[in-house]
Amino acid sequence: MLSYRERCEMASMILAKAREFGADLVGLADVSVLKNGPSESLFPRMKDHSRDRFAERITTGLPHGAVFWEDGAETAIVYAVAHPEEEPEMDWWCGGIDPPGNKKLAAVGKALKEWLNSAWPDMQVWPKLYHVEKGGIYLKEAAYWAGLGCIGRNNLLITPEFGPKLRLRAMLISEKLPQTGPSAFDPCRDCEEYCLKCCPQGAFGEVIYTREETGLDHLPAREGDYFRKLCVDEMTKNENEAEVQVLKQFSDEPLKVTKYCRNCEFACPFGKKPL
Ligand code: B12
Repeated sequence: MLSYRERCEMASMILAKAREFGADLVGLADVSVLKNGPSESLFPRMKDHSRDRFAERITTGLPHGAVFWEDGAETAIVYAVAHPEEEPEMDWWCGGIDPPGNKKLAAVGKALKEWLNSAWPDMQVWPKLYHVEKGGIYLKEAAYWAGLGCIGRNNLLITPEFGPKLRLRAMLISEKLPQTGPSAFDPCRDCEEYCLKCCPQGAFGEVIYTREETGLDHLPAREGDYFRKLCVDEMTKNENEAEVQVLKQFSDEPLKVTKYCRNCEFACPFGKKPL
């Protein structure tokens, strides 16, 4: 059994290593705090259900939207890779090729897992997949508890460093380490809510969930006015309108390039490069 001091040292080493391997942000969240969070609680009661077709094949054996927690998992290591507006290709899908941002996240995860396995061979490490239905966790909530930022009016994690322009991943470990959050950062409080006005589908136009009806303090987009189905409609439109291009950094072959809408990310004044 490690002492508190040893666990703090271990936490510092992990945070430093994740950055060394390419994470732009990283933090630690207590698994017991993440269990039964608002996303998981709301999921079975969602009215604007529009299921992610990639998540349809549930591999956890649990109901749709329920999180699978490995026995003995104590801490989530949550890490982010910045996806700046100036490098939109980080988020592009070229044919079936993983976007460069996803590849970078995978590389960080692989290097970190290998290092953790060799540094603490007795500790268990579980890299978590993207889709909750395939064993993933609700990443925005994990990132909030790990102190990376807050969940903003656009329903995205907003960080002081990059605003919402980042992508997240997590892995669980069997050691109980001190949580690194949450932080008091809240840029939406005095904001003019540019994100709500820029959605091509008007996905933030109507309150769908209320605190009274759901019994939850935390609702999608804070006020319960994020309409998931309209967001999916826009992303489906993006797929249908994808053009065939030759992008040498992806492939020499002409391939369909899908550029998903990121208006609610880019409209956020936080994390913009100073002019
Ligand atoms: C399924 C999914 C989608 C679906 C449905 C989205 C949804 N929110 O329901 C679709 C395909 C529509 C989608 C769209 C997008 N997505 Co998406 N998506 C996911 C996925 C896999 C799960 C999200 C989910 O199902 N949530 C469950 C529902 C019920 O909850 P919710 O709507 O998020 O609302 C909850 C929270 O807001 C929470 N909450 C609100 N306030 C607070 C406060 C506190 C303190 C706490 C604890 C919680 C909390 O409570 C709400 C429930 O009541 C995650 C990855 C993951 N494994 O987490 C990525 C993820 C959320 N998506 C991401 C992105 C970037 C997008 C898009 C911009 C598209 C794109 N270009 O990639 C849009 C933006 C949509 C938006 N504004 O929310 C990123 C977000 C990064 C960030 N900065 O936050 C994630 C984390 C993936 C990643 N690679 O990093 N997505």
